[in-house]
Order: sequence, then C-alpha cells, then structure tokens
Amino acid sequence: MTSRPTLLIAVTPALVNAVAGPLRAAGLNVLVHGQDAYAPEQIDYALSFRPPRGLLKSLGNLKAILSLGAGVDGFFADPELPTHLPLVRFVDDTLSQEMAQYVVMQVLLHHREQRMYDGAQREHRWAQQLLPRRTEDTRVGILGLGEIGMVCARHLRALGFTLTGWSRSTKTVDGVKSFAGTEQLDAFLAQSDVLVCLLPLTPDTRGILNAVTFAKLPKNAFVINVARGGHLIEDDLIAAIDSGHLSGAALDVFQTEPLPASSPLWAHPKITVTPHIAAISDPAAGIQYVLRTIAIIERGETPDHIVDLSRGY
Ligand code: NDP
Ligand code: OXD
Repeated sequence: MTSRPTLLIAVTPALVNAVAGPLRAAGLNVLVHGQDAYAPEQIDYALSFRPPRGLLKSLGNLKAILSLGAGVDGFFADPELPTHLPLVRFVDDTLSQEMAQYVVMQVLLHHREQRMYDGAQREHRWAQQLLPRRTEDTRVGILGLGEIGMVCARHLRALGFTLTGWSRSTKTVDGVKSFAGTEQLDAFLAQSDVLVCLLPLTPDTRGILNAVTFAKLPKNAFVINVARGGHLIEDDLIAAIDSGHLSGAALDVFQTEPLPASSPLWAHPKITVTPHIAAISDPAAGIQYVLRTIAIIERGETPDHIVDLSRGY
C-alpha cells in the first residue's frame, strides 16, 4: 500500500472492540461510525454487516464495501446502497466449518432421536429402540449448494446420509445429486427427509420455506433453517408441524431478531431455537480478510467473492 487507507467500521460494539485495534496496528487508519468524528470524503473503505441506512451513500470517495458476514442481505436492506462499488463478501473456512458443525449436529439430533432420549432420561425410562430409519435411507436436501452448503454436504455424506442439493446452476459434486432452478425444486423437495436452508436472502428466495413448500416434502420431514429468518413463514411452519406433516424443525434465524419473548416458536415442543449462533464471524479471520481485500484493491487487482448486485448474492 502506498498511503494509509482509511477504513470506516460500522458493526456491533463487540465486533468493533475485537477488530478495530488489530486493524489499526496493521497500518490502517481506522474510524468507528458512531464513535469517531470523520469527514465522509476521507473514507476509502467501509466494513459493515447491517449498515445504517444511507451511510454508505454518504461516503463520496469510497472504493469498496466489505461485508463482515457471509450473507449480504443487510446491505440490500439499505435502499440507498451504492451500486457502482464492489461489495465484497466474507467467505471463510472457519465460518463454513462452524456452520457445518451446526447443521450436522441438528441432523444427527433429529436422526438419532436424541430429544426423545432426553425426555426418557428425565422420566428415568430405558427407551432402547432401533434407529427409525437407516442412515443411507435418510435423504438430506440442502437448499443452496454454495460455499457453506458444499461443506455441509461433504460432512453429512461422510456420515452416510444420502445428499441432494438445490441451486441456481447445476453442480457436479461427488455423492451429491444436484437439482437446479425452479423447475427442479419440486422433485428436490419430494426427496428431502431433512431440508436444510442455506440460501442467501434475495427477492427470489424470500419466504421460500412456506406452506406450499412444506406440503411437497415427504411426511415427517424435518426442517433446519440456518440461513435467514426472511426465508421462513413461521406460522406456516408451526401449522405444518401441528398438522403432523412435518416432524419438527431447528431454527437459528428468525423474521425478527432477537426473537420476541412472545413468539410461539420458543415453547413449541418440536422446534429447537438457537439465537443466530450457527457461526459468528471469527474476528481474527475477519481482520485477515479486511487486510487482504484492501491490499488487493490498493494494488489495482480484483478481490474474490464480489457480490453480483443483479442476483443479490
Ligand atoms: P453462497 O453465495 O456461496 O451460496 C448460495 C447458494 O444459493 C448457491 O449455491 C446459489 O446457487 C444458491 N441460490 C441463490 N439464489 C438461488 C435461487 N434463486 N434459486 C436456487 N438457488 C439459489 O452463500 P454461502 O454458502 O456463503 O452462505 C449462504 C447463506 O448462509 C448466507 O447468505 C447467510 O444468509 C447464511 N449464513 C448464516 C449464518 C448463521 O449464523 N446462521 C452464518 C453464515 C451464513 P448458484 O451456486 O447456482 O449460484
Ligand atoms: C453471516 C451471519 O451471514 O453471521 O455471516 O449470519
């Protein structure tokens, strides 16, 4: 880098505390939105996840926008998002591994009927029984066979599950049957005993986990939403479980976060709720990503993982 680029950080206070010091120590001129005084035109780069509306547009000399998360829907929520600048997405092995751990954990808790055994233990009851379904006969369908979906598919395949994936374009992945596009969605759903949502939230995918989708899943299917709350119509999920069509769900993301205390999801006996913790961007990896991305752009090169603004991911 020839001169010190100026980075504006607009993330949660906990993340600011974790990344601002090391980024300064690494040679960036770091300013924190809401803490430091700055002139908008002095900012070269912005790092955020859910930027305040209009903030990015106000930074007239911005060279690029960096997302501290894998999902970039928080940027598209800003109707004034500048569309002439590169928006770079955080793609990280640690993040993908942690997401895969979460997905594997929820698939296994369901497949091995662990919640039933937890209940039996509370009643001091010896509930020994065979697995209700052989592992190779359990078909896990992943909506969104991207960076994270692929890692999940590999881990689940290694455990013996039968894997399918649905994406916009057809994939060639060993041991994973690929379905692509809306015309193949129904066939994919019909073969998903466990449905895992790992799609980006875009106008095309918003509300995709709805009553019509659930009706196309096999009876007793289980749903795992680890992508965004906007993918799921929560009332439709509860209705599909209460009708006996779905066997349950594990949810890490919600229409409103934090999930309001009044939400019926909290107390539903067949729904597991976690507070958007499937994977939280690792600050150390985030720091490396910021330094690497800025260095690449300062050299006049193009970084990987630039968001296609027309697709929204
Ligand atoms: P990617 O962009 O790498 O993958 C997205 C996948 O979705 C691709 O396979 C893409 O298809 C597919 N897709 C997108 N739109 C459509 C569509 N309209 N129809 C069919 N397929 C579609 O994303 P990541 O794997 O990196 O991340 C996925 C999501 O996970 C993030 O957007 C975020 O919301 C969520 N996430 C949640 C976290 C949590 O803690 N709960 C943490 C991290 C991420 P194609 O390959 O053909 O382009
Ligand atoms: C992300 C997230 O998108 O944390 O990275 O949800």
